[in-house]
Amino acid sequence: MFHMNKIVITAYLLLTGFTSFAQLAPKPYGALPSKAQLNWHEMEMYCIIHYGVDTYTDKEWGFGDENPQLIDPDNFDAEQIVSAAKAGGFKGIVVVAKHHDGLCLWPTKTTEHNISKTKWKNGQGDMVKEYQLACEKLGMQMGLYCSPWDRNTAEYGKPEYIATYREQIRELYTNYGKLFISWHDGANGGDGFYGGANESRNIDRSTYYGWPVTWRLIRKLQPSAAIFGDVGPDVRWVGNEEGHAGRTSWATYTPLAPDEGKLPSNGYVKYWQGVEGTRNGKYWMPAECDVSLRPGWFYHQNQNSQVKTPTMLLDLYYKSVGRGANLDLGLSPNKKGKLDEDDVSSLTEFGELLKETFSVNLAKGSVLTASNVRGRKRAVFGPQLLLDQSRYTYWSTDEKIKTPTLTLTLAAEKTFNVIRLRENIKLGQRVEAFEVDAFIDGSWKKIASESSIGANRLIRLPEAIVTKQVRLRITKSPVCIALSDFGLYKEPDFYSVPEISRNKKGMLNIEAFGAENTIHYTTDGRRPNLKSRIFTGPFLMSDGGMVRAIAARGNKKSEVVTLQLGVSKFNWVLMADSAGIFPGAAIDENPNTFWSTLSADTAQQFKPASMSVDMGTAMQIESFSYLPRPDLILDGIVDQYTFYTSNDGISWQIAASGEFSNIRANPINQVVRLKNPVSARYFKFSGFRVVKGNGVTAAEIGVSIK
Ligand code: FUL
Repeated sequence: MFHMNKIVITAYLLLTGFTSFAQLAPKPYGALPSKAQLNWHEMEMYCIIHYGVDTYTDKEWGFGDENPQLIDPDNFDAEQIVSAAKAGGFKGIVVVAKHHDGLCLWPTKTTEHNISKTKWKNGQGDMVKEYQLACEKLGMQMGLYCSPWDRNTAEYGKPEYIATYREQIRELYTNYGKLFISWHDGANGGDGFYGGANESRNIDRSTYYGWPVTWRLIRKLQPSAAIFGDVGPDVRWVGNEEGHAGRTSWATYTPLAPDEGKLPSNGYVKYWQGVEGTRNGKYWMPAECDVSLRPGWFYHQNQNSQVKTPTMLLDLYYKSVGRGANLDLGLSPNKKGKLDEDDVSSLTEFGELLKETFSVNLAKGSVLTASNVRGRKRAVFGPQLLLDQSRYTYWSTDEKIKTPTLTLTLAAEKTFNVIRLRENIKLGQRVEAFEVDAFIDGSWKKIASESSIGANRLIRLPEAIVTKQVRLRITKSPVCIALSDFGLYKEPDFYSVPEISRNKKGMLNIEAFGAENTIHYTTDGRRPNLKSRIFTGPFLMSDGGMVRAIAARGNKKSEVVTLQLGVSKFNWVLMADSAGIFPGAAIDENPNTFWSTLSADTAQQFKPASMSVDMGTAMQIESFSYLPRPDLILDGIVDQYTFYTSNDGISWQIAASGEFSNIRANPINQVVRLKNPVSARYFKFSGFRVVKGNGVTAAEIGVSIK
């Protein structure tokens, strides 16, 4: 019988030839992915690694005048970093080989400002090479980031620099093996060292870099790399550094310049459109969601309390990979040249969560009934292909059938809270809307309704569903469908984390959900465990510090939550010289209200503004912080500040002055450590340049004495 079948099939193939099979397959729809893009989609997640002079200066953007001798890791360990990414389920890394400060982490011939001038390995080392070897050993893919903006070189802004930049690309893309991505950032802040000129250099962002020529060079040197940028051409920036794509996010995109009639370019595009992309856009240019494991891209000790937890990473996974985009998670090696233990545990536990959730497809073994199968060719286009492991075998319908239904009868009653759908993207992005129902208590109930699918769509349901039957209804598609995957999954049960808060009087409280839970906590920065101190009631913590806690029941425990607190603002009083509307909002310990000196008159020029505070008693100020407004609006966000202190509230001394780098793309709390801690009773915060708008805003200004 088996032989018979084989003979029949062979005869059929011989008679009809492969052409008839090709004719039977649906025609691709719209822009299509290249081979490099398919590889990129299959990866889903990778990590971008920022390490360099900023690691030692505590900045996010170096000015370009840093002494390379600052780089002095005792134990730079590429393998530790790459293994941690691997444990998190990431498939590759992007090495920042040169950031905006211009220091090259490989021994380039293009500039003296490179790794050979550092103390590391007596100037004989090559960090990019070490990453390459670690990736090869661990089976991870590698990509490179060479910043187009270079604040070190005297050439910057002139045509010569473009030749140098291309030469750097040529060295990197020739000597470090096969790359999966070529990463180009759009930042260009203007001022810098520029070989000692110390000035602001503005380039024509639309044309200066001559990107099409550079892309051609990249294609020649690394044909299998996807090229990332604000305008792709293969992968687009999602438009935020928070790690999420739009709930609807199309893989196709038509980038547009901010000014009509101009050509869009990296750093010169309506980037806010990247979050959703363009339905029927000109190019296949899916989104990459870049977000850091810590608030900043580089390592800052004062952010040790803010390493994202495994469940926070899982949430980002749904909002990026689950929306057809990829997740690019920032890792920040410390001064020793390794990842902190907290960062490694978070990655490892996240990897375990993913495995626990996605290793079993609960839809496996179900009976699938489709309302239509293309040409009735069940073997080639039947719905059973949704349950194999391939992203490219697919269920398809007849040409005119655009809104088919599929019913899954599960082998037994199952509990799930995640649904996964994929299209065979080799045939383009087709579906525009769909709904999912579950058969509960004798009738069909709608449990989900979404739009785009593309390479991947994950739906995390608000609660778990228990059922034996699930139904998928495609409700809108311009052409017949080509779905490759249907999955049902169940996340492990989470143990909720406790909540740490401090009231205005400085009293610290920790609460857990569930009465029988015990709370263990620390105040010395160490990770709490079942042996740590048990929380019995609120206590005074007006000086600030770090509180970390877990909830536990028996041997089961939650993730660690951490709260870093500055000095309590209870006794603080605003001084009369403070400008604008309600400056008190910047010291009310409420991140949702903000101080503003913006004027509604848009014709008005920017005016610097300050606010001053009497803290009641003198304290030894170690650092101050600036939290930008919370509503994602850029107006009034300060990027150049001065922080003054005083002991009489009349004569002021400058304690710090500088830039909040990268605050436009990543508006997080900015902590500035004073070079020399100063004892003072009064402080004044002044914003003298903003990202946008005619005034200054601040959600919170704080100080720390630790
Ligand atoms: C941004 C840069 O300005 C940041 O410093 C960081 O490198 C991030 C990944 O891209 O645009």
